[in-house]
Amino acid sequence: MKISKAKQLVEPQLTKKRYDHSIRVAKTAHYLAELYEESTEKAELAGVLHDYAKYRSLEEMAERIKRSKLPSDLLEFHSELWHAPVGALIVEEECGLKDEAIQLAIKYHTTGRANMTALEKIIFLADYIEPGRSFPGIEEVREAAETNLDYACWLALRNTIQYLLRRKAKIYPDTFHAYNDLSRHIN
Ligand code: DGI
Ligand code: FE
Ligand code: FE
Ligand code: FE
Repeated sequence: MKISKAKQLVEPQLTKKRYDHSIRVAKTAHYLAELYEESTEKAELAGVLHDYAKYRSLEEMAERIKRSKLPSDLLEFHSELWHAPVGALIVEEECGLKDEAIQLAIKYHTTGRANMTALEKIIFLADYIEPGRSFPGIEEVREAAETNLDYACWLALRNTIQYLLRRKAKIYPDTFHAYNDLSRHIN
């Protein structure tokens, strides 16, 4: 799929703000792909498409999770997590995008998981550090992203887990699995 086609398909699905975020994620992902010698085209496409399902109703997302092979334990966690795995399904169904690497990057962009592919890490990180984001500690993650993809993802996961703990939120196991897995690369 061409980037221009993907943009056309995504725009009507999102608010202006969310669409602009997606374009910035795509640009950041392109930059990171170049830096880490991954496919810049796949990175940009995955970036454009990663939040495709963000504004689907909770009913539709829950229904799709129940009817698919997706793990049903997702339904016991915050609905904010659902748009990522549901998005990976419906870009195929609605946009005809059948590309396993891109679909995995969309599927795991919110939680991460153990043994992420380089493209999954790139989208996870691009979503976190795109220029429109401002979180405490983000500058350290942006700096790390220039030299160490694993360490940058680990930092982003650590920040997210700390943020969720402070808010007394439940944490999806894949988020911990991603964090623990990347801890191997620290030090
Ligand atoms: O869709 P975006 O807003 O661009 O970003 P996202 O898909 O990365 O994250 C959406 C939200 O999900 C964000 O507020 C952080 C939250 N989140 C990430 N991992 C977990 C989580 N929330 C819970 N409850 N558990 C998690 O493991
Ligand atoms: Fe998202
Ligand atoms: Fe994210
Ligand atoms: Fe996003």
